[in-house]
Amino acid sequence: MLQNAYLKRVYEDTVRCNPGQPEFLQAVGEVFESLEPYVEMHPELETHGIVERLVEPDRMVTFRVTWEDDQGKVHVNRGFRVQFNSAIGPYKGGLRFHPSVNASIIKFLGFEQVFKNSLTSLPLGGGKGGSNFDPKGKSDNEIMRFCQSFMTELYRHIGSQMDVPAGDIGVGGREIGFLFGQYKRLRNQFTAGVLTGKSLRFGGSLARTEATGYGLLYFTQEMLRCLKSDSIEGKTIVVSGSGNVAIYAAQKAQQLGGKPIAMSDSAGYIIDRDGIKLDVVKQIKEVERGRIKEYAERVPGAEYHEGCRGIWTIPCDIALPCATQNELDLDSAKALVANGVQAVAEGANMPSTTEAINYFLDHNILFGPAKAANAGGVATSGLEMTQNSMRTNWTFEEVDQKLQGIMVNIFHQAEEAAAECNAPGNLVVGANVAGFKKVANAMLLEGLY
Ligand code: NDP
Ligand code: 2IT
Repeated sequence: MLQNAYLKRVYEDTVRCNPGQPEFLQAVGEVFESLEPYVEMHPELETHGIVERLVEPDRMVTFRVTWEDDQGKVHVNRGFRVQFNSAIGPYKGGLRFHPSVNASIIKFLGFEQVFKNSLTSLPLGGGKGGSNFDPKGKSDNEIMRFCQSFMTELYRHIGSQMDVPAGDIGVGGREIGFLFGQYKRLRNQFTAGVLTGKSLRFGGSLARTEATGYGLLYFTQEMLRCLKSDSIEGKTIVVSGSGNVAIYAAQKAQQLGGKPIAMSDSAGYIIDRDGIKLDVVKQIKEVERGRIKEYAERVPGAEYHEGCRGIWTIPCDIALPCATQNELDLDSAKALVANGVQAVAEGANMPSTTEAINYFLDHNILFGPAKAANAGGVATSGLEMTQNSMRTNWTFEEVDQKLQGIMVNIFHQAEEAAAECNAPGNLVVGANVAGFKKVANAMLLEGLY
């Protein structure tokens, strides 16, 4: 329950103005809870209307996406782009293609992105987009036609100095290639910096594919080192999901001496107590675009279980939710704590429900919130933009070094802000306050708009 009168009023107005948007309100509520001590100390925020300006996106466009399948049948989907806040840089954030996508999900993701991007310390504003298109089971040509149609509308709203999309669920290197090709045809310009997550063959950055997962582990490592004098070495790890974030989180966990033993997709999860064989997961998910179930058919001794939530009942030292929002609820949090989990770090966006987060914090579990822990992806997108502007390419090691520096810095910003707000060790408060501060201070200097 919010105590601060200003935050309470803005929250109530936000609820009233955004009916039917539970994910957006959940994200706003979590940030507001964290901001209370900071807002109490800074009355100028209310005078300048900073918080009510932050919850209202600069603009949001929705559009029809018409495309033709391989049988010649025409389909219609809805496209979205929210441009949330550009106080510290051009709008930046991914595109999600998933049947669940709606205005609430796009707005929660865009809102989170504003604070996450601020934490990276790079000049990036916040945005997000996507479509309720379901890429599962579609041919490459169908994906291409969908992406071309999507970009045929989106291109008028984006630009390297305006709004720079990238990938998210259902949007990876293949989709970014089709989107970039169509943008280039429509503008008759090769503007590499208009999209990130590009192929290395036309302006992509080394280490962008790995960045979110690797960054998550760099953050987790620093959190364990500073708050528990511990490390990843020898830890049993459960990773949900088996997409881009999950695969490279598991890979870096192994490189740091940890042992991932379980992964999942939207149908179920696998357990391999000898340690996940990532070459098999990559073959199934990246090459064949298959189901995680096939892992248990290929690896002797591995088990498959239907349903996603059961993955949190597996005893582990570290839990890394890397699939989707609200995948880890209060019951899952209780099961993890009862089984001795020491640290939870969020690779996905808002994967833990508010009740689950509070349960972890109440039980002194180290908790790395999404907007801090998964910021490595967008940070490396920022590094891709820098390389594009400089017309240069850094080596994998150069990018990876910068990524490590950024993740360590994000942890310390969150840790220090938490201490300033009398909530030592509470990285939820710390990340929200540290991310908010920079955006709010920029808005205070920009004058009204
Ligand atoms: P991918 O599309 O590569 O993989 C998504 C994974 O999550 C798949 O294993 C998918 O299973 C699973 N999944 C998706 N939706 C659901 C659902 N409703 N229930 C259960 N499982 C689900 O996406 P990413 O790995 O890129 O993204 C994963 C998460 O990380 C998202 O929350 C995203 O917003 C976040 N993120 C991504 C970044 C990036 O750079 N890509 C950066 C920061 C955060 P299935 O194949 O069965 O659908
Ligand atoms: O949620 C995210 O931070 C992303 N999907 C990555 C965004 C980006 O612009 O790289």
